[in-house]
Amino acid sequence: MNKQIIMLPGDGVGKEIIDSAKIVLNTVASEFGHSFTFHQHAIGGEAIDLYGTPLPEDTVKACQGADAILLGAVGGKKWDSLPGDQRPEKGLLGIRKTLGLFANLRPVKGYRSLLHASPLKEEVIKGSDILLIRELTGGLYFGKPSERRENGDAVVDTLYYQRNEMERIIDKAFESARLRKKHLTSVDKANVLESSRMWREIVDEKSREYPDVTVEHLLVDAAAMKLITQPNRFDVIVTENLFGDILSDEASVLTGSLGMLPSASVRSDGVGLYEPVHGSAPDIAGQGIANPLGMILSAAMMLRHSFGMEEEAAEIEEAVHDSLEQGYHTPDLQIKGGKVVTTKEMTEVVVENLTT
Ligand code: GGG
Repeated sequence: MNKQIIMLPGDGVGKEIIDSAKIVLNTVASEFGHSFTFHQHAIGGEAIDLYGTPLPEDTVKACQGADAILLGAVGGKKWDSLPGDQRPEKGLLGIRKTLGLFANLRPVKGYRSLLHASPLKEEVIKGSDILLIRELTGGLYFGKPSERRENGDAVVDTLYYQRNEMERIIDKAFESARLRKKHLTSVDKANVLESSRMWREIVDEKSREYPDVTVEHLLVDAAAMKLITQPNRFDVIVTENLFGDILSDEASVLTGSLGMLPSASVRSDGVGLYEPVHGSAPDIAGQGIANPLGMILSAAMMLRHSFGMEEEAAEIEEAVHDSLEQGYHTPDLQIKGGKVVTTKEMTEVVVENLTT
């Protein structure tokens, strides 16, 4: 299969880890007889520096014509003082919105060899395997108005959702639960927010169309607590944009490092943008020690979701698993013993495991 892949390295460690995905994908291509063509474009802070905007038109056009998109990370201290609508993050939000990528799939899996990397007790996290589904193109991130008022002494952000935006993500969650353990946890703040009350109504309506899926509702505060005290009670979690962003970072504690988490941002037709959950990590950028596994696992998600290459995706996931079992890890994983390696070395180990 010949596929055109857009690469958006972005900023900070994004630039360092995206090559890891490319190297692993090229290995898969030669092992399985595929051809992947990579086209690199600017987004985020890099695009601001080069073109004065976080999302250049050229990048949007390239993404619109691509089979799939890989993204590293955006943001950094250099651009922190820019007004909100000109920041690097606007580039990422803009491309998700423009492409209509409403469903952000964030699998959170505890690897056996990383049980000691988590500050949580081994017996609590053992066997945890969660798919967190975050609505990605609505809510507080996009509602208008969003502005300072009264000479800067007041502020407004708007939480706006249309019914169909909630319905499509909730459908996606039920469909995903059907393919897993058939248990769906819907997270909201229905005791306070009107938007959450509508969300809950829709989940209840939809549950009648999916009688084989067990549904529970949790308030976001309770969900945050249970996620790290009883992670094994969860299968699929679905929630709105901001709650999903926060809960998925929290869930990364189960895996030992935020650097382990991949994500897929998809719509109904298979087009997708794949990126690690973590950001640009300015504290370690430029040192060559960023964990490339979230990025590599995102590339595996791309093969599965956008290209239907299940076997190839599973091979990458197995190679990551084997590399960790052999004791290799980047410094973000606080494990005693094992072999601490750089981004490049970790990638080489994964490639070695892919080819043997
Ligand atoms: N790779 C993810 C990334 O770059 N995150 C930075 C960021 O600003 N994300 C916004 C969001 O997902 O809410």
